[in-house]
Amino acid sequence: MTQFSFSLNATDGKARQGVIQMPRGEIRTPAFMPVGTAATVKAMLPESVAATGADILLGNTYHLMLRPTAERIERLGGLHKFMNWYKPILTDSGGFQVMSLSSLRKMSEEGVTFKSHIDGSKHHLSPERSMEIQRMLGSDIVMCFDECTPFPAEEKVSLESMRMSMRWAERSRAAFGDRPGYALFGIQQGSIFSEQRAESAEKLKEIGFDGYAIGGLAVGEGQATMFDVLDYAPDMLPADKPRYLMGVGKPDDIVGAVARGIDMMDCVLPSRSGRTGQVFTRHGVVNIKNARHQDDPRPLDEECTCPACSNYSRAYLHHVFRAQEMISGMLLTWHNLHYYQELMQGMRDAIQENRFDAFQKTFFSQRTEGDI
Ligand code: PRF
Ligand code: ZN
Repeated sequence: MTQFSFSLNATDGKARQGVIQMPRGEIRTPAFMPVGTAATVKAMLPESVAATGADILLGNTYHLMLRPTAERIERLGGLHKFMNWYKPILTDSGGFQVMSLSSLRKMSEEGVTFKSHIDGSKHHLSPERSMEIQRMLGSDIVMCFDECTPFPAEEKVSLESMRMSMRWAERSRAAFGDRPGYALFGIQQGSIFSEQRAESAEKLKEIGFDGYAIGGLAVGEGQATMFDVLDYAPDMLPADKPRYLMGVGKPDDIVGAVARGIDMMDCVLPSRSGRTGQVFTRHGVVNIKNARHQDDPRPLDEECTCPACSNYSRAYLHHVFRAQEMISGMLLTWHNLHYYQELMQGMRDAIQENRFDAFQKTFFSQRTEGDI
């Protein structure tokens, strides 16, 4: 029986194409994971998310522990059944969301206490509690409990933060235990400091994980700085395990990350932008609220085969967006997720056929910066 395995089919430069096998299904890499924070990818039915080509979703410990609670989801048979998504689910461990969403946070070596952004109630997260919650949810890929070091950070502050995350990684590993069929990923920290990234990677490898994430990036440092770190950080992680860049990104961030050896990514951008009228296409970003679309009978993208582009005009999409009709978020989210998954498939094909450089050249030459 397949438990958890990662195998590479092809490499092209630093770019890798492979597959993760898990009891709930295969994850083709490079993989993009749509975000299903509150047990839903907003505005999408799970079968529609699958139809865009997604093999795995991301869920959030932080949101689900507050509402409807991990205990309730467990009683109801787990997150897959609860949300009607039976392919793999990766859950983030909660610390990152506590820092960005909750109020009155108090952090110590033990963990973090915080007040809910929903009702102000008091809660606690620690490596042990995060592992327990992710187990109750039935998450297939569990993330270590870490601290995402804020940017910018003084070298010494980042070092202390990274070392605490590594102690938390040890506690996460111990609390996770041995669970065949489920995977635990470590998270590298160390901000923009290469010696700290190296120390973090060594510690994680010593503990031993099924996969390795790169955390602490896409936190305001900018693409050039992020790419500087990605020029060396993935190489510090085991080549025979998946490498996951957390919270990235725009289409060009994703292509650049894959070129540097990243296998998995997640981001709210395609789904969130779908609800704010920002549309990603091979030619660049389209802002559907712009009045110049109001008489335009053309689809968003002539070459796209998603339902929004197959059946509707820009004029219609503009109209339903302006009228705040629910179908607007549904169609634009579908298109954006379809675009992201097609981008991933394009990269997987290109890596397999040893033409990833040409793929990148075409990708960048088709694009116009700004609103098209
Ligand atoms: N740690 C965790 N989740 C995250 C991050 C991190 O560093 C990031 C950073 N971009 C996004 N999500 N646990
Ligand atoms: Zn489309």
